Amino acid sequence: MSSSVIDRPPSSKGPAPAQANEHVRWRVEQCVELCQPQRVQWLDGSAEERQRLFAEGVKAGVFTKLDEQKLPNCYLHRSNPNDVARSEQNTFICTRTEDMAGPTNNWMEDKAAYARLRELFNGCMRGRTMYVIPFVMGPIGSPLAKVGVQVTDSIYVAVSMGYMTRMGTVAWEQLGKSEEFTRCMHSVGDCNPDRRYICHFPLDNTIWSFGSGYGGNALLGKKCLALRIASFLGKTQGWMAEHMLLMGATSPTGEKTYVTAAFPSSCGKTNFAMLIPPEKFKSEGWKITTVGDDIVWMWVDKKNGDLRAINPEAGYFGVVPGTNWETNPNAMTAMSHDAIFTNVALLPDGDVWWEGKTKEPPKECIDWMGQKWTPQSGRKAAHPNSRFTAPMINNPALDPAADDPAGVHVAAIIFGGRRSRTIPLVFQAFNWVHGVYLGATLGSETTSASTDKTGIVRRDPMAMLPFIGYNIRDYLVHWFRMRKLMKDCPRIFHVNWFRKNEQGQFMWPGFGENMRVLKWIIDRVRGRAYAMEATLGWMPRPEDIDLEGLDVNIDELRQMQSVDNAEFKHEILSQEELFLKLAGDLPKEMIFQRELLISRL
Ligand code: OXD
Ligand code: MN
Repeated sequence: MSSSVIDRPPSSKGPAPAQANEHVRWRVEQCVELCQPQRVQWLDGSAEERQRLFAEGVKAGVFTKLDEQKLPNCYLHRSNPNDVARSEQNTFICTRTEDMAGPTNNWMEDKAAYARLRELFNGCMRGRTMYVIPFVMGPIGSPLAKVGVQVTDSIYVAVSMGYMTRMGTVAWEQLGKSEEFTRCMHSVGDCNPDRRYICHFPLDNTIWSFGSGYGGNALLGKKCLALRIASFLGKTQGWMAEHMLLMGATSPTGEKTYVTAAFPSSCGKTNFAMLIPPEKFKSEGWKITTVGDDIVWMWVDKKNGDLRAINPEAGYFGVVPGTNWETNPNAMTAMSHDAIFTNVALLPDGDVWWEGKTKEPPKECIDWMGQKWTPQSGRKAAHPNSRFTAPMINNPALDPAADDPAGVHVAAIIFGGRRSRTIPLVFQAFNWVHGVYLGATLGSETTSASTDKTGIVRRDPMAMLPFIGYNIRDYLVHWFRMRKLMKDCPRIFHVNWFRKNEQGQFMWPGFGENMRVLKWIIDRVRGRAYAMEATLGWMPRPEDIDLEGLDVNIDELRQMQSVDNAEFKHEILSQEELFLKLAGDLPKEMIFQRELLISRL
């Protein structure tokens, strides 16, 4: 089946495929009138269409085809150097009142935002093609699956949406005659950071994004819909949209346990979700499978009060620097064919490279900005936030339930950040309310990838700070209230893979070895592992973590698990930043948990 293409003038009857309902046609027509594209192309999501889009993109200089032998059907894209990351300062929640957006979001009055963005979108696609992208977030047929329709003038966005979502004709089938779909309008415009706006209108189920082609700002199904809009819908409808990976662990006896984990951006969610167990565990029969690496939607099963989850996405948009065949072989396989690389370096033989891909850098390459590069150049060859985009079916460890509309049962929720001091390797919350407090006060050190100042601890509640689509006060209350809908709620844990010793070296090897910590977590959930009551929560004794075959001894583990009370008092003081922001709006559970913690110290 081929996508429908028509030259202007558009008509509601003209280019739209027969399955697109009247509500969609009308909305798209409004976008066409405003943006005035030369052509409108409705996408059907077929493989032929994708190949045609890639070919057009190569002709237009948007994509470079990579070597077909080394990287079959893979393409390189270089973004505008001013457009390489999510721009939180340009991201807005647009509502009637500022209180609806709360103290942690940028806010614009909705009417004012529509007016400002209408000016920018007016005529912005003259001479260009508008792609109409119908997509579904979530497995087809899932009670939580949501349809979106995005118009865009970016061919990079059009093909990326095909990997990241269930895109094309399936969306019309899922939508039927309903008008319940997220209306997404996007234009790269002139890619001027001063005219860059990523605006969310949760009350209208609408996203307007102008002036950026970067994934998190432009693939509107991802952060914008699946987190910001969905978190708002979840609060209103009694479910949750979270910045979490979702993985399955199969034990040697075939018992399957699913856990979610919330880590801030660049803290290794993709690596953990694709973990390969160390030799000892592998030979015993342990296996890890990935449901998702970035976002989960969770709801309570009315039949038994269990928490269930799906991954709304269909692909990965992962950071590549540091990724190699040792740190994440599954990700390397996932990007070895049918993938898009953004802002990596190009090798003379049509392969790609990034810092950390190989021990030795290449003798020469073309860097992410298209300049000749050698190791002597004194700059990075790939951008620190360079990415791969690949469909999840490329992952050899994809969980069989990744496409299951019924989702999976969530047995544990793990929170974690990047902390070189203070925070132990692992502990378990005393109960749900305590766990929510741990998530709400989650801290992580800034990395050089995100800011000039490294090592500063930022509070990032549930790793959702940039993604909560409404007032954080109501978000925390929603977390506390969800407990009441559940019968046997998931156990909540806190991990820190990044603690350093006096010499500044990481104490825990991380990556596949994290399986050892996960095994304790699973055994706790299953009622099999010991834990002692400690200041911060339930803690394994050093002998409760299996260290066999690992170059870490029990004393070192004891050190990783140690809590210095004086240091922890500083930790509590550093949480003030968040508490002050919430001021008089802090849910009382937060205040009580903090008091209890202080009294335990
Ligand atoms: C991401 C992010 O791209 O969290 O997933 O920034
Ligand atoms: Mn993310």
